[in-house]
Amino acid sequence: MGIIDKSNKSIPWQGKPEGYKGVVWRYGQNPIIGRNPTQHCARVFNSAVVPYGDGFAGVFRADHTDGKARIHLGMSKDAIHWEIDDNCIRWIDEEGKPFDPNYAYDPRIVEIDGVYYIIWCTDFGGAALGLGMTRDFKTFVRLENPFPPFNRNGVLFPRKIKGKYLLLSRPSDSGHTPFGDVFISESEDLRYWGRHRRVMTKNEATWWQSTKIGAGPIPIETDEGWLLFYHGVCTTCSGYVYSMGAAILDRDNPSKVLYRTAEHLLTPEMPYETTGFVPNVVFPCATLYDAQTGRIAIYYGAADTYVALAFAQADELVAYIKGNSELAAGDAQEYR
Ligand code: BMA
Repeated sequence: MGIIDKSNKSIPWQGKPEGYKGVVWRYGQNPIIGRNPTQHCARVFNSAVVPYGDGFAGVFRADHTDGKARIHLGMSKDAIHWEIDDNCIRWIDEEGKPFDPNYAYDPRIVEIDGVYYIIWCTDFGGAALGLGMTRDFKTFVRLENPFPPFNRNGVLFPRKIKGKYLLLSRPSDSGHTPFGDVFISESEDLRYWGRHRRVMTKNEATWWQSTKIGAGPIPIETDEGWLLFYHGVCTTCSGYVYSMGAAILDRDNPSKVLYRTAEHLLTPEMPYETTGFVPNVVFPCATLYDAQTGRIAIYYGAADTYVALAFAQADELVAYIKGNSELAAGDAQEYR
């Protein structure tokens, strides 16, 4: 089993703690971003990072002290210590006019053919997917919104497949959405989207993901298929609990889920995950990885308050997913 991509040895890494049984383990110095990281930001969480230049760039969900969610740029040499701008990203539209989304949250970022695409949840008369691009992390151009409301958790694949861009999304409602499956859509130009397919559904047989699911980081291409981390949500007496699972999607046709974890890989249990602005949230949004060693660093939001890190070893993780998989009744229906 191998990751198909260039190696990046400088990613954060910490070996699995002695005696730890799981295949995903937390960074010992979590969280890596704490409360009030800049003057106007109360909390930074659900954020995404990417290798850039001789270091790393990141797009950070920052809930401001006025209560609004915005996206801020951050830069880092080691992908652990981040310099986050005190001001949010200033977008321009394709004509060069300023574009200021009313709110912006839960960004993902991916590099495709030298362009960095950012996708986030934007206000479009309701929560919808926002899309934009940058080449230099100085000029940020907002592109057309892919879909009308309501939709969240947009995740672009890191390369075209059969000439098409592919976008995962999670159609939702105007509130906290008590349902939700992951869909995939394709486009030739990132402007017109179609051939929508349902990829994965919530799974009532495995309770931690029985209310809704949503794609997390950009999928990682391996020779076994696309490795996709996602969040799974269940409903308790005191609200939603967000855990992390993972799936493997067919390499040539990612609308087909091959395997997905019956058990969660990470569920809120550390104080920074169970206690915060919204308790009991583990929300993965990005990975960094090294093809040569198979090391994966997973960035996740914790309790809507912190950014935290976890690690996995690709071959061990993929073998685990394959050996401990349980598809939901609605998964890959058209392929059965
Ligand atoms: C979801 C999104 C996430 C958040 C989660 C838990 O609906 O708003 O940003 O982490 O709820 O509050």
